[in-house]
Amino acid sequence: MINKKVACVTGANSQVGSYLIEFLLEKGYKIYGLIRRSSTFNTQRIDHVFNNPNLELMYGDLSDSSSITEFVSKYKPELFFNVGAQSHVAVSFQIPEYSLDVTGIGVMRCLEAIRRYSPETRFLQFSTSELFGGTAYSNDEPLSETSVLHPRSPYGVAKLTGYWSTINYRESYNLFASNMIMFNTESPRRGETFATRKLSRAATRISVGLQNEVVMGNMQAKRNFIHAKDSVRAAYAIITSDSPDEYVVGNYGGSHSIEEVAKLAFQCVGLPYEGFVKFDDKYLRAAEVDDLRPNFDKITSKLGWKPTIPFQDIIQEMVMSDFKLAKQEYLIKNGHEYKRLGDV
Ligand code: F7E
Repeated sequence: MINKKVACVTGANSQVGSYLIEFLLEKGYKIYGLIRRSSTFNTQRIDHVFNNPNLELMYGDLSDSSSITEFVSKYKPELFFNVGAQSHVAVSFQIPEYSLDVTGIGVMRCLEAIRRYSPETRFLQFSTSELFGGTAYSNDEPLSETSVLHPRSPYGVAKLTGYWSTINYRESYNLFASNMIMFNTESPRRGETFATRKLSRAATRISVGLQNEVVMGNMQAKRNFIHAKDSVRAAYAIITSDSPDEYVVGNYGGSHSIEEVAKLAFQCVGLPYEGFVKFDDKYLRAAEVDDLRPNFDKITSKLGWKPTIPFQDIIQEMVMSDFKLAKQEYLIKNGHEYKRLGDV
């Protein structure tokens, strides 16, 4: 028997994991979160809920069957969200085997543990628009659940393994297992080495004089950006729906280039981006994905989910949050508060 109102979350300290935990706590779930051990503290994103009695964290790893098996067999959760992954596309070219192990086979480890020890648990795989990779080149249509899958990175290939494992375990063992195909998910809690956050951090640090420039790769790549809060609502709608399935989850407004993100981020702090954004080919990838635009009609019509936070608002929120951070850094470095010219 599963434990009702109990949820397990891998990647509990990730950007999406942290918003998901907040959301589930509000819904009254008891949550068991899996995090990887690190030599430095790595729970900053969930520190504000750390002492909530309904949240328990434990160390584990998607590359370690025993921790996943124990996680599932001990708690037999009603809901299992597989958020964890080696999620950086560029890094996956440097550590391809590790990426496949954690991001691909890790999904199979979760599914296998559920099949053996808690087959009534509902499973959600956090899949990705990177599955479509090269499809964008051959097809001008926005990407939906029926589009061709053509990953263009070890990360994408690993996620494809996870995607098909999810479907395979559903078809083979009748598990309630779904895929949510997420487009680029952003927020002030986004990791600092992803393009959007790298730019919001840089624009704000440059604006207070802590940094002179930011060095980027391909600024012409286009992505669809969705707020992590909207993604989390979609995840819950999918896992609690009547039947398991695949769903694309993206935002309105099509795709935006990284150059557009840069322009907007610098505009928010009153600076032109030209001159501050430099290029270095070390940030180019062995294979790039040019343009990813979603068609999320299925989740809207079947489950009634809709995105609520437009692209411009997401970037603005990130910049505002990073501006606070930059001002704190300024204070520590200079011993007095940052003031704009004209501030009295
Ligand atoms: O790159 C270009 C880069 O690393 C976006 C992950 O959450 O979304 C994310 O993957 C674009 C790429 O995200 C830099 O070449 C230019 O075209 O922010 P990103 P991503 O690769 O789209 C998907 C949906 C996921 O599933 C992933 O887990 O920006 N770009 N210059 C740069 N990217 C980075 N990181 N750094 C640069 O300096």
